[in-house]
Amino acid sequence: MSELKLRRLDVGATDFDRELNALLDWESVSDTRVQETVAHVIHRIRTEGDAALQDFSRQFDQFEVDSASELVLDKAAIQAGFDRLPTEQQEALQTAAARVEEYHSHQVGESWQYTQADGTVLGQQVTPMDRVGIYVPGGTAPLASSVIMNATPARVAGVSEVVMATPAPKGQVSDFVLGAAHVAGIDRVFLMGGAQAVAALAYGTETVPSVDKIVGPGNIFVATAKKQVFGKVGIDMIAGPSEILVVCDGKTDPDWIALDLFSQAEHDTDAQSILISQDGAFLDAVSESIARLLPEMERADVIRQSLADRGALIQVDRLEDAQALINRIAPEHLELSIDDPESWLPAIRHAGAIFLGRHTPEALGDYCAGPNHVLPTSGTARFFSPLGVYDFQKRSSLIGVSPEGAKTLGAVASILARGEQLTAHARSAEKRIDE
Ligand code: HSO
Ligand code: ZN
Repeated sequence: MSELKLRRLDVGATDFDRELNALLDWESVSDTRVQETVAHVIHRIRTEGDAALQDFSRQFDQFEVDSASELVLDKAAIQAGFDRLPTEQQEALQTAAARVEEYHSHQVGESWQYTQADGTVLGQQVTPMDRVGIYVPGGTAPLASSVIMNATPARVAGVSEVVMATPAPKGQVSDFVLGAAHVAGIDRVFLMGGAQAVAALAYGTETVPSVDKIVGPGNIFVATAKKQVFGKVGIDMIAGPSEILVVCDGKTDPDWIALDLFSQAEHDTDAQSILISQDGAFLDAVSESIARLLPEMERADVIRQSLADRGALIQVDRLEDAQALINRIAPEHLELSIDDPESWLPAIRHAGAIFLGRHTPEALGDYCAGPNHVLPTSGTARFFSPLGVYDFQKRSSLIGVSPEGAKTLGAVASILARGEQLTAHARSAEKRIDE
């Protein structure tokens, strides 16, 4: 097993800026061959519907069905998956779902109105989407937590139907994922994956209803398909690899910090784990913890490669110097393993989720603390927010002009419309003045 040498950066070094930029540089690959394949899959689903869906399931998932109706699990079948789980997992899923729901209930946007002096009423009406589709990838790690994190804000927003798509290789689907779908209130599960699942959700087939928005993580085919159906339906942000930035004053057990860095590194060899401290001896101690603990990790190979390729230990002169670096990195997850972390909040402007204090490892946020774990990655926390109830609500403007308001506003609109040479607009407005 090769020895891991974790990159060490010093803010005082002359090439620090260049090194940091190289470390943060990450761009999602956009492969034209993938784009063409996905376009073809979408075209077939649009033109052939269920028949194409069954064909792709046979081809990609070795799942052969006589009728597309066999790809559907109703509420009873979803609950059966939950019932097969050990009690311990059932209870943990229920606790997580309840906590995530409570947190998101604080995010519900309300409609509002105000009345002007002349009796004109203006406002905004908030309504949920009708139907939303959640994509849940297959693969080695059954991401039950993703089901809860994507479905709960939609449910809390009041979306009438939340459906889920997940691949079923050889017809097999994880009970853990079904259990999560049960506690998250998923209405129907469609056993389909990849670009064909996204296409079916976007355009509908005889069996799969079309949805208004598609959310959830996926591989390059899923991400590319989401980009291609955008506009027909809404999509969430396209997530990059997971990241964690830990800031520590040197007073936390170095083993705790090493494990926090591992927790994101184990997701993916492209994941990024960075630690910042003013204490050089502490950075040495964390390096030592990493070397000692790594061999005992089940996903040691993934962690080692992620840390070697994209990890770093950064030394600053004073702990507060980390604040400027945080805003520059705009991390998906920020852990403040320091005294009085709340006093730092006014200085932090860009981070997807902020974990306050030594007893708040990011892993708790991934599963059950309450906030959403779908967060902006790759520096996009500068302009994106966590997935939330607001992503499943839309706003309609309300305008109710009084007879008096029609005269004063009509005069203004008439001048502007004639300036634009749109005389039908002008005459429509003027008609209410002449009344
Ligand atoms: N840290 C991941 C979410 C996750 N972790 C799911 C474990 N399961 C992205 O924020
Ligand atoms: Zn995670």
